[in-house]
Amino acid sequence: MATTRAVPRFPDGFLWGVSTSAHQIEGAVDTRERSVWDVFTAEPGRVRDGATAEVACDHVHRHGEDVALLAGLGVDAYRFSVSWPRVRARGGLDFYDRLVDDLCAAGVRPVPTLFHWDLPAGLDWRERDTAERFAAYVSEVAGRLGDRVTKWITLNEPAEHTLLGHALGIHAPGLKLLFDALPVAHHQLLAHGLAVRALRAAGADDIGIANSHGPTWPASQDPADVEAAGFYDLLLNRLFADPLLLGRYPDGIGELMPGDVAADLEVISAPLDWYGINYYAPTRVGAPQGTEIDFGGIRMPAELPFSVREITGRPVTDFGWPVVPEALTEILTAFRDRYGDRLPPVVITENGCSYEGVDDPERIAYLDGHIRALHRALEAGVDVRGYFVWSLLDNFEWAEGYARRFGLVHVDFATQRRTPKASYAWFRELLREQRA
Ligand code: IFM
Repeated sequence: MATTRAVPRFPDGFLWGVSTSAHQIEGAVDTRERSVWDVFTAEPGRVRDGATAEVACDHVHRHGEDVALLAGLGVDAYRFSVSWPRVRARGGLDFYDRLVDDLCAAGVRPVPTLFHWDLPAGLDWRERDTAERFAAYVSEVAGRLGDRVTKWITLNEPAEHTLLGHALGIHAPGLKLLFDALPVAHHQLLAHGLAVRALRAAGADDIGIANSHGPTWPASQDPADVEAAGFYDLLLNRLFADPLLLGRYPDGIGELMPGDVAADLEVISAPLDWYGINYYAPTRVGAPQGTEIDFGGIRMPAELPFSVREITGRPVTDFGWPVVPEALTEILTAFRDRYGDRLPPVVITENGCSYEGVDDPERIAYLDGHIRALHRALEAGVDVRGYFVWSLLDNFEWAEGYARRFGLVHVDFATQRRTPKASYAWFRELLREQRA
C-alpha cells in the first residue's frame, strides 16, 4: 500500500461516496432512445478504436452486483446519472425506480445527476427550448423518485459539454463553433435554474450542481501569458460559477448571450444548497502559440486566445494529467476567497485518475494525497461536506473509449467480470477508519 499515515479525521456527517454516469456504464442501448453520444460514436474516427457505449459495463442488467459492490465498499452515497433518453423510452423510469430501491435497501444514499452529457438525439442546446424540455423531464423524474431521493444534482460539467462538445468538436455533438458555442453555456445554465425550480416545486431541499474547476497557472509572468491564463480561468472557473453564485456573467460575456439575459440570470442564480466541484488537475496556460496543441488527447485549435502548456516535474496519470493534490486546496480556498458567503457548502463531486491494473498503488497515492489536500482546505475554513471518487467502475471514457480506466473496480469488458482493485480495499479501509 502506497501510504502509511492515517488520513486525518473528517467531521461527523461528512458524505463519502463514488460517482458514475449513465452513458458511461449502463449499456442496454436497445431499451432507451438514442442520445447525441450514440450519433457521434457512430461517426467514423470520433471515438478511439471505434468503441461504443452500447454495452459499456452492462450496468442496467448487472446493477444488483454493482449495488453490492457499493455496499461492500461502505460508501454513504452513490452519485449516478439519470439518462434522459432512457426516461423518454417506454418504462424508462422503472430502471431508476429499482436502482433507488436497491440502493436504499443497501443503506447507500442515491444522489442522481439529471444531465451528464447524454442529450436525447434531436435536441440541441443551441435552442432555448431544450432548457424548458429539460425542466419538464426533471419534474417527471422528481415525481417518480422524490419519495426516496433527497439529494439532487442538476447538471454535470456544463463547461466541458460546451467546450469539448460544441466549441472544439471533440465530444458529442461534435460541433466546432468556438466562441459561437456561448449560447450552449447559457441554455444549460437556464436549464439548471429551471430544474432547481422544478425540484423545489417537488419538495426538494438538497440541490447542487457539479462543475469542474481547477487552478489556472500562468506559464510565466509575461503579461501575455498572464492575460491568456486569466481568460482560461474565466472559461473554466467563472463562466458558470459567476452566474450561479453572483447572478451575473463576467464582464463582456452577458452581451454575447441570447435572450433576456437579465431575466434568465434571476432563474439561474436561484439559491443552491451546496456547490459541487469536480477536480482532477490544474492547468498551465500561456499566450497562443499559433499551432494546434494536443492536451491529454484534446486537440486545441491554433485560433484560441490561449495555449495549454505542460506541467513538468510531477507524476502524470495514464491520461497524461499531472498529479497535483495541493491544487485542490488551492482551488477551494480561491473559491472561498472569490465568492465569500455567496458560496454554499462545497461537495467534491468527482476526483480520481486513470491508471491500468488491479494492483494500483498510483491511484491509492492520488486519492490519499487529494483527500489530505481536502482536509487542509477544511482546516483553512472552507465548508466542505462531501467527497466522491470518480469512479466506481472502469467505464466508457467518452472519446477515449475504454482506453482510460478510472474505476476502483476493474471491469473486463469482454466478460463483464468485476474485480475490486487494491484502491477499492484502501478506500473501504479509509471509510472504516473515519467511522471508528
Ligand atoms: O469520465 C469523466 C466524467 O464523465 C466527467 N468528469 C471527468 C471524468 C474523467 O474524464
